[in-house]
Amino acid sequence: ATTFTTHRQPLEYLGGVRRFPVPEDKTPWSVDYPGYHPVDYTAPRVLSRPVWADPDIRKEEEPEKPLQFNSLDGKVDRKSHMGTYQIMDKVPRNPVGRTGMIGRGLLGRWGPNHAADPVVTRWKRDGSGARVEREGKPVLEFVAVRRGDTGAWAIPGGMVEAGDTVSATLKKEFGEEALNSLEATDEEKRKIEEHINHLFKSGDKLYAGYVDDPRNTDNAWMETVVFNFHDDSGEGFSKLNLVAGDDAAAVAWTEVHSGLGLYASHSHFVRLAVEHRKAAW
Ligand code: RP5
Ligand code: MG
Ligand code: MG
Repeated sequence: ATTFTTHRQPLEYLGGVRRFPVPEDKTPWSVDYPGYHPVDYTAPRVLSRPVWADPDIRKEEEPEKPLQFNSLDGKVDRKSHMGTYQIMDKVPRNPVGRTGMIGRGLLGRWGPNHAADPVVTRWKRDGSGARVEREGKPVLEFVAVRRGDTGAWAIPGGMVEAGDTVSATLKKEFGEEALNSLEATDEEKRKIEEHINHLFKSGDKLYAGYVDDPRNTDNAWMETVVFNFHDDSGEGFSKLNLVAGDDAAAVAWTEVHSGLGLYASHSHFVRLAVEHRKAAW
C-alpha cells in the first residue's frame, strides 16, 4: 500500500516562490488548522493560457463554460484515480491534504493533471551476457532521464494531452525524452516509431493514482498511470541509441536498487516493477 504525503516537498517552489510550511500532523484536511495561510501562486506561464491550461476560474464572475469536475469534460479527463474530490470555493481540493500553496502553481489543470510513466526495463548482464544477481535475485536496469527542471533522475513520463490516450502518451514521451524523436530525421523517426511500437506492444500496468510531485498545490495535483515494458532478451534495444531530448537533460540505463532517490514518487513506481519482475532491490 502507498501512503501519500504533501509535507515532504521542499518549501522552495520552482520559480522562486515559497510554500507556507505545513507540519506533518496538520496535513490532513480533517485536522483543524486555523493558522493556515497558504501562498496563492499560479505561474505566469499558466496564466498566459497555453492550450494545456484552464482559465483562472476563481477570478471569473460567471464562467462561460464551467469546468466539469469529476467527469470527462469534453477531451479533458477531470476524473481522479483517487475517487471523487471535493470542490471548495469553486476549485478542487487536493485529496491528500494541505500543500502550503493555493492556485495551480506550475500545473495547467485545476484538480488532477494526468500523466503517464513508462518504466522500461531489461536484465543487467555481465560481459558474457549472463544475468547479474544480487542476493540470489536478478538485477534490473531501467531507462532513467535527468529532468531539466529539478535536475532529479526520473522515469521519462509526461502529461496526457487533451484527447490523447495513456498508451499513446507512454510511447510519445519515451520517444521524445529518451530517444530524442523530436529532432530525428523522418527516416530515424520511422525507425524509432517501429521500435517503440514493438517494445511497447505488451506492457503491464503497475499503478494508477496520485503522484507526490513537487508542483502539486491544494487545488492542482499530478496523477499518473505507470506501465512496465520489459525487454527480457535485451535484444529489443540493441539497435536503439538512448539520446536525451525535449525536457530531459540526460538519459541512461540505470541499475535498479533501493537507494535510487528518484523524482517525486518514481522510486516507488520502480519498486513496483521490481516486485512484479521478482528482481533484486
Ligand atoms: C510526474 O510528472 C509524473 O509521474 C510524470 O513523470 C511527470 C509528468 O510531467 P512532465 O514530465 O511533463 O513535467 O508527476
Ligand atoms: Mg515530455
Ligand atoms: Mg516528462
